[in-house]
Amino acid sequence: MKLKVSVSGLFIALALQSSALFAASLTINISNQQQQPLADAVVELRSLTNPELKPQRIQVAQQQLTFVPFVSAIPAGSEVEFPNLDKTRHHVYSFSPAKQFEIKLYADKPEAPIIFDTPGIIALGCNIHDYMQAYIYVSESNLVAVSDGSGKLTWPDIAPGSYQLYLWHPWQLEPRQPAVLDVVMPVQSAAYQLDIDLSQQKPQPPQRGFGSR
Ligand SMILES: [Cu+2]
Repeated sequence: MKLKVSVSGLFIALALQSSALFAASLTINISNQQQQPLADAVVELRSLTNPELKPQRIQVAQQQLTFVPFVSAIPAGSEVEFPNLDKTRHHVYSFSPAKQFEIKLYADKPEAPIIFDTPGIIALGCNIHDYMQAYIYVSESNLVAVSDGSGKLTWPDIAPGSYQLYLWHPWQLEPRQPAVLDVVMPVQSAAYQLDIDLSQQKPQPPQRGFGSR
């Protein structure tokens, strides 16, 4: 089975690769338009019977003038700590509608984590270092994950049934909303392939000095 969806510049090809592997796990492999594995893509699965949200506490560190990780995904109500592991100070902020905040110039660890209780996509920045960017995807479902360096994400135990699959990547074209696909999770395990056309590269801190890093 193959599904193709085009959403305002974001092109997705969805192919059910295989089934009957193991007990009801779901694996999703995500590639870019050159068929290279794509990290930092968010997939959220929503169902009509989403259970109560289980908030998490995660960290988005500032390390070597970069936010780590670049993309995080959490259920609504989760808390995020922003430890500064650099010697220089950072000033973290968001102007995104789902959560607006700033942590003024600080070193080490801020006093309290920030709570993200509204679903949406939050773009993080630093007032001192313009190239520092990161994203937090706040979901309506507990089933939300970010693809790893091999473009893969896996849920070990998915209940069979109908889901809406939300797919988002920071470098997709406008609108900056996730693409939505209806998928039916079979009784057996399944693997999907998703392709996203991207237009940009991940931001990097400027190189210092000549030649090598
Ligand atoms: Cu900074």
